[in-house]
Amino acid sequence: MLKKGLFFGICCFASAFSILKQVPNMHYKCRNSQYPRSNLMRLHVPDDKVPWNVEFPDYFPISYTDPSVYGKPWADVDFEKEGANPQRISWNQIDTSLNVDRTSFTGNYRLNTDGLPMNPMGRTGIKGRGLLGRWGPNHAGDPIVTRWARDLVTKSVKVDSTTKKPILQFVSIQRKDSKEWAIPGGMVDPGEMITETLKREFAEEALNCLEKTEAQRKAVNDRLDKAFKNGVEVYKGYVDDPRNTDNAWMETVAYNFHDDKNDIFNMNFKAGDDAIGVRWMNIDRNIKLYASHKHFIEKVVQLRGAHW
Ligand code: RP5
Repeated sequence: MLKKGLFFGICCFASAFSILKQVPNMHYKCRNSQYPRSNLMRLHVPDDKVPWNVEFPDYFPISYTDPSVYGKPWADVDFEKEGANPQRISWNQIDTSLNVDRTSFTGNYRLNTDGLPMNPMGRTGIKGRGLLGRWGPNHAGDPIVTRWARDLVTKSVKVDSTTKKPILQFVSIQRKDSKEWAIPGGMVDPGEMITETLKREFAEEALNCLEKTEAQRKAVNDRLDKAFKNGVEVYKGYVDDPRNTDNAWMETVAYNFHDDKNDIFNMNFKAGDDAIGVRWMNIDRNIKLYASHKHFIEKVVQLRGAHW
């Protein structure tokens, strides 16, 4: 019996670690750091104590939900404050009452003894929802728009002198919250198709659509309908987002839209909504981006055979 238990324990530990290994650079930005837009420090979680199956008797993280989240239409109710019962939520399903997708790309997540979702990647050092609206998975979409870097005069594609591979660029935005550069992604609205999320977020953050007139918006949307036709899915899963907590986390679907001849996305970019900057950014292995966006960009580099 004891041997069986020990064997089970070793298997759980190994499988939790293998998830972390499959997705390199995951679950590092949402650990051992100050929680964004607060002065709260996460409880220190060493690498070997990340998986839930590993005993951590001293693990008593604080529970935090940012005040800006309460009462928002895009957010769940707060179970502690509003007296609602987490057991009545359709976890691991499409929640038809709100049209919210509560499934996770990582598989079925577990619930803790309070009936709250447990982060599938393990401990983060903080409980609650933090800055995230939904308990459990918070779904987003990330449009990665790329083109080849070209010589300004000859227009020929630039090739890296060491790798001899063409250099790729992507449309990057600077986030208002952390000032980091990122993919212009955003949250999937209830009932929204991911294809719509990708276009809407790109239009809002990279083309400042929210400040355009109705007619201008329509023109942009018509253009994006065509430009976003042939996307290739490069990533679907957990995001190592600094806002993640033990009970709420980001997941995304990232699509690549590649403009091979530089004749589709030659648009007038202007940062808008949650972005304070926008530009074509050269890609290589030293790129520094928000959350685990570098990981998604690397997938595009592999897909396009570009310099890294
Ligand atoms: C990241 O947060 C996702 O990859 C996506 O880029 C982004 C969505 O959150 P907001 O930009 O809407 O805050 O985890």
